[in-house]
Amino acid sequence: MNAALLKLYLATDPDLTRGRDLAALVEAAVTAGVTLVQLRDKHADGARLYDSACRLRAVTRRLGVPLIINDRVDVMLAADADGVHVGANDLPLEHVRRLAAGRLVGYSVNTEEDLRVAERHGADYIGVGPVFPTATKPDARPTMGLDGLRRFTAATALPAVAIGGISTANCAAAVQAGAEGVCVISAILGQPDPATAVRAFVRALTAAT
Ligand code: TZP
Ligand code: MG
Repeated sequence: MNAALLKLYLATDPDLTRGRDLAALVEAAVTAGVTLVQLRDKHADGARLYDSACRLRAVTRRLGVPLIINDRVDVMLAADADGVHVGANDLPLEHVRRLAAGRLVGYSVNTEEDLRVAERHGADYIGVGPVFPTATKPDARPTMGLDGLRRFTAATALPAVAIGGISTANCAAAVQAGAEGVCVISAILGQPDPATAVRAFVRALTAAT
């Protein structure tokens, strides 16, 4: 894949939109500099996820960035999204890889076994984390810190995006630890003005490279 797409990766969370329209937030965030969008809604049923995917896909297509669906390869196919992101608790990667032929597949990495699975079954990129503590994912696996991130990026040729507690203050350090970019939820969508937050990330990431 084109690893530059991972530079500023926005994942969504319905708890953080607080009545604001998700498609409008995503449009503002992409216009301000987000390079890839992941639809992530852990509580949605298939109908809601499909509807959100179609609405976001219209925005991301128009603005020329990929849309990735969290967990659900069926929703990715139905909505003709650009890819899917899965982890150890989802449909096994070998099946996801086959079903998502020709599209992007991301895999979450928290352990060495996760990394082996990602490499063996053809993930296009890995999401490494949580790097820092996060309140966004209550069931997040153990925090690995920048040292953990560096260990994984040094051990693989797969492009990596750092996730978990990423802020404008630590995103440069994540890139310096070998990540192609950062995946952010609350430090963008949890802010009163996501576009302003995105511009601050772009400045911090530009200074880092
Ligand atoms: N996976 C590992 S940490 C995390 C996910 C989905 C949550 C990241 O959210 P935030 O708000 O950017 O810390
Ligand atoms: Mg998952």
